[in-house]
Order: sequence, then C-alpha cells, then structure tokens
Amino acid sequence: MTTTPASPHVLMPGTYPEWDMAPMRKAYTIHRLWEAADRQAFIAEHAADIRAVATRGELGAGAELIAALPKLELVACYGVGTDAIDLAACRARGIRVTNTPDVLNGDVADLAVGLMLAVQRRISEGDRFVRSGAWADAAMPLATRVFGQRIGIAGFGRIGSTIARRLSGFDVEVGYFSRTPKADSPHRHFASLAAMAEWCDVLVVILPGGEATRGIVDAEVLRALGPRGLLVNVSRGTTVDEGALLQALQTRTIAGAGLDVFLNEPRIDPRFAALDNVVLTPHHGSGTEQTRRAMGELVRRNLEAHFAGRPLITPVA
Ligand code: 8YV
Repeated sequence: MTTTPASPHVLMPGTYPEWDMAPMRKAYTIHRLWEAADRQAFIAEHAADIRAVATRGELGAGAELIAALPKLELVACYGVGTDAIDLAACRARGIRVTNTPDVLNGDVADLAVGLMLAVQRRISEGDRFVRSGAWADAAMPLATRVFGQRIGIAGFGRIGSTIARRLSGFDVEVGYFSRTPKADSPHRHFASLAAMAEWCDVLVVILPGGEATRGIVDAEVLRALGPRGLLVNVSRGTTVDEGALLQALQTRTIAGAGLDVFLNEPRIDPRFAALDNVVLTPHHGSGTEQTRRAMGELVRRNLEAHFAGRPLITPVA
C-alpha cells in the first residue's frame, strides 16, 4: 500500500503503467490488491476506507468484491468493455461506473484489419518460412486475396463502425450484424449472425462481452462461415464457443483465425499454439503507448472528477 495523507483510498486489482501509477500515488492512497498474498484478508483489512476501485477491462469488479466494500462509490475501468464489472450490483448501491470509450477505437480496428491481413496473406507463416531457411528448398504456399472479399462485422458500435471505415480502402464488401440496422450505414445489415457467416468470407467479431453474447459464434456459425472462411476476434473470448472454434480450426471447417482474445487469459488453451492456421495476439487491441496513455488519463480524470464532486467524464452507470 502506498500512503498519501488524507487522500481517498483506491483499490486496484491490477497495475497500470508507471506513467499512471506515479500521479495516482500522489493523489490517492492506493491499495495494490494484485500484490496481496491473501486477497480476502487484504480486502477485509482496508474495506472500511476504500471509496473507489480502479480496475482494467479484463479484471473488472465482481459482485463479491463490490459487496466487500461498504464505502465504495466508484468503479473506474481502464478499458471500454465492462462485462467483468457487475453493473447490476453497482446500480443497486448507486455506485458509479466509468470506462474509457473512443480513445481505443482506432487501435482495436487497426488490429482487427491487421489480423485479417496476417491470416489471409499468411504473414506470420511467411516470417517463420524465411527465418527457418525453408525458402531455399521450396516456394511459400499461396495465400488468399483480401481485396474483393466480403467482410462481415459482428457488432457495429463505435469500434465496429471504425473497422468498416478502415476497410473502405480495401475494395471489399462490408456487411454487419447488429440488433437493429444503422440508418446512416451504406453497408448490408444482417439480423442473423449465421446468415452473415454464410454470406461473408471474413467474420470479424467486435460484439460486447457478457451473458447476452456468450458463445454466440458457435459451431453452426462456424460451419456457415465455411472452409474458405476466416474468423477474426477482437472482442472477448466469451463471444466464441472456444471448443467449437478449436475443432473447426483443427478439421479445417474454417480456413483460419486471427485471435486477440481468449478464454482464461493469459493461460489460454494450449491447443491454439499447435495450429498453423491461426495468428494469435495477447489481448493487445488497445496495446499502443498512445492509446494506453489516453486510457489512463481518462481513468484519472474520472477519479478526479468524482472526488471533486464534478460530473464524470465517461460514465457507464
Ligand atoms: C483493455 C479491453 O485495453 O478495452 C477493453 O475492454 O479489452 C482492452 O482494450 C484492457 O482490458 C486493458 O488492460
């Protein structure tokens, strides 16, 4: 624990970069939960003082943690996805919640396009091919053309529509799956994910995590995507039935996948590493210095606003 006299007590389930931790240590009494040998005892020891939780998208704040903090006023999330935060528990107690939307749209969209290109043009495989010296003895296997393809985007919020904008330069046809059509979108809307999977060559998943989308990309959707189809997931590991995905990749029910998110991060299913038709990245959609600096600043601005009694910058609840 770092102590600053008479400063608000903030619990952190995980660390932020040092450029955020330094100003936070100055402004708050930080309780570093990730360093606690006994989490429950640590929370019990400090619960009476803790007014805010500063968490990360993948760490969240569950009902048990929220219930253990009687003075909790705010959960500030470093990330846009709040599926790991029990919003109902927060609302029931009038606990405010903030996240970091918009500042990461461009990065996540860039990585989605990057993963699509990497798998379709076999870039990671080509890198291994050259490094291994195999090129001296054989030609690199042919890849798959990207331009002219049909790209289906599952989830058409701020990041999904940014992905569509990025794709406007690739001479591809874009469709999207969402609950309701976007009146101002020129792209084809699909009310059925399986129907869009049937239509598209590349299925990009950028749906919000949570129970409503758990396993929505299932064996049926993967079969509809088909043996020349590619899946890109930059949303949450929970949006894909991971067992069905692994089987589809192993049996070539789909051609390949570019995956930035998984179940049980960071200790993901080891079967992914044995596949040669995937490109894997470590939940790094927002993982650039510029974006992470912007995210951290937004978290700190929300904390400052809350403790100063000013309106929150980016409230979720
Ligand atoms: C976060 C994310 O950067 O924004 C989200 O919801 O999943 C990521 O972009 C990550 O959770 C930060 O640790």
